Amino acid sequence: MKYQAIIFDLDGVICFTDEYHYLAWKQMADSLGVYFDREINNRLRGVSRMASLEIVLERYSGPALSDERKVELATMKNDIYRESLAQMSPADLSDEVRDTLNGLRERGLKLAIGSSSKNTPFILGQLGLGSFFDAVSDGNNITRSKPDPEVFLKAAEMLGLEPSVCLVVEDAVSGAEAGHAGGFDVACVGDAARAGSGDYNMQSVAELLDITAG
Ligand code: B16
Ligand code: MG
Repeated sequence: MKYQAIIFDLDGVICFTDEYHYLAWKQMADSLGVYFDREINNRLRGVSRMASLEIVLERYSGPALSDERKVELATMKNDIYRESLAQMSPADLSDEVRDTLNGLRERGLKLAIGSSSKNTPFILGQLGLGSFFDAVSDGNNITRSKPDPEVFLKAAEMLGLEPSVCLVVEDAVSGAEAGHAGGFDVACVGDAARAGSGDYNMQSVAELLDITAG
């Protein structure tokens, strides 16, 4: 088999927290009188929190915001977002994702996370996956956000494997670019699959069982 490990993006692949991100950014933007909609929210996929804030503030035209104020705004968004995450439970993990993860593990593949999110440990805990993965590389151990490959390279390093034997799974175009930049093959779902960004462009994650068969 070509692959020894699968490195999964989290938001948009393992779980779906887009709406929570949207509602939290919307509340923060409303407090500043800044226009924000779902289309702008789509541009935030895979993008770090502070880089996301800069995108949200493209529509801001008030007095200049200090770095401290920007951190405050990002914290406001994150506090609202975490209130939603606190409502999540293992029931939020779809049967399809659960069966796919178990099927891949039965084949002896190593499974890892490569996510931009600093909330990764919290989200995995809420989903009942707190100790499931062989490696977790996330927003807490990187200095450069996707499309930089750092988060995936760190995941491969934690697994002790070369990128050439790891398959990255992504829903964001910037994430697929990050995978390719690191020398990984990339399987895409959602937005990135529709854009044809992957070596494999899937309708759903269950197709990973076909891709890794034989
Ligand atoms: P946080 P992923 C990304 O996660 C999200 O897609 C993106 O919308 C978010 O801004 C980013 O994490 C940072 O999240 O504010 O929780 O640190 O898709 O890379 O798993
Ligand atoms: Mg994602």
